[in-house]
Amino acid sequence: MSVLIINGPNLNLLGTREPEIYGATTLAEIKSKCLKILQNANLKADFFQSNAEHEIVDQIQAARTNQVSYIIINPAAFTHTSVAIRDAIAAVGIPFIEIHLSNPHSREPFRQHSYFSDLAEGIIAGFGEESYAMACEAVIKKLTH
Ligand code: CA2
Repeated sequence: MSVLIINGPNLNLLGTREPEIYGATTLAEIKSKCLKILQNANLKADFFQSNAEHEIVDQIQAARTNQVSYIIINPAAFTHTSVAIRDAIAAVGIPFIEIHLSNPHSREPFRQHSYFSDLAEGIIAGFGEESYAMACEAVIKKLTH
């Protein structure tokens, strides 16, 4: 069984800017931690980041072909804007967890609507890099227990 972790725009900047909001850990560090957690549970794992909406749509469509069992997604700013990514994840029918480093509900009003939350199996937000680790643990429970 395999898990795909998808990251939206600007998350490649993690650890280099705005550490007070998003933390000091880089995306590369988060990637290696997630892959370790999932591989230790005998799950295959892939980690993907793009600043381009269509590349995320393509990756989600490919997930069905590749028989991905579960998706963890931080859509970043696309959380609040992307009907295209929402439609892709609805179309493939792969269960997913929506994650965020920050708690969007404690921030600006425009962050308080997500195009993903009503489709997600669960949402983890506000725990910084731990949001990723918690989502990995939740997926392990879903897939292996
Ligand atoms: O808290 C999250 O994980 C967000 O998905 C992050 C998005 C934001 O638009 C969402 O409302 C909540 C922004 C990601 C930007 O990442 C940066 C990382 C370092 C420096 C600047 C931006």
